[in-house]
Amino acid sequence: MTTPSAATGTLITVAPTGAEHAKADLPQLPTTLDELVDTARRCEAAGASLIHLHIRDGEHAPTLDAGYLRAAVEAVREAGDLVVQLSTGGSVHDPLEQRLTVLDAEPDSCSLTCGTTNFGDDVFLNPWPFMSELYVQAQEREIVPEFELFDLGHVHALRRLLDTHGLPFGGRVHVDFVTGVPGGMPATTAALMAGVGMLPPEVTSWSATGIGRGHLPMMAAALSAGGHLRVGMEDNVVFRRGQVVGHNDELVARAAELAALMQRPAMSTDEARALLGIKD
Ligand code: KMH
Ligand code: ZN
Repeated sequence: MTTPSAATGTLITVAPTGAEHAKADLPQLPTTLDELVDTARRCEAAGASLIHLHIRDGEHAPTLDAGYLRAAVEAVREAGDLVVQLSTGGSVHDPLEQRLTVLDAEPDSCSLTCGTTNFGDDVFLNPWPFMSELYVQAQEREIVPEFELFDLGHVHALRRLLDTHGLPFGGRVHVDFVTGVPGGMPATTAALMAGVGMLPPEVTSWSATGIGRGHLPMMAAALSAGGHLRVGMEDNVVFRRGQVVGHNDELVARAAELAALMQRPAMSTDEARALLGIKD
């Protein structure tokens, strides 16, 4: 477990799009390739070092189409130096088989959610055989997984993955607590600390995000407890009461400012690669 004294800089992940918001409701949501490239550039300049990508098609709908995914990975790599992570969670409607094919786009990193969760009125499905297969395929393809923990039971499932398959590619184990999803663990400091306290000893770093109004409390809790940060419009579209986020870089810049105030400034992309065990 990363203690406050061990964590110096702060890894800031930006999750700019997600699969849940509609472009029609939120025109500033980056959904096109040009918008993703602009987002990557501006968020890196603001202090992000990792980008968690969900891809949209020509109609701005979530897609796992291999062509769209490859084009996005290549374009974001060309735009700068961010670690590129593709979501394997996709949307709640994506079939498990297709979610495995995300790895064909050869990102630096992939998300790997450690269990099934009620997700509002829907179910975000992650049965053990899927998690296990994704883990092994990521190992074989030298892609670093980021373990998404929506609930305390997911921490225990991570233990099972590590016991069953050994360490992931790169030898590091980074987890992200996704709190405040209706159906998952709440975005409270108490719940976050319970999760951190249960982490297996192989875990080398952790971050946290709070959905919606959990955003700021989780940022403060993670920073004070030695964790890293994830921000972005996938998780939260309100900058402050009455003000909708205009661009993802606003959220990154505020996270970087708070991290610097806490004497844990935003990490460089090189530092992030070393932290996560990403191959050169
Ligand atoms: N869109 C959610 C159903 C992930 O990216 O891996 C799942 C999700 C997690 O966002
Ligand atoms: Zn996601």
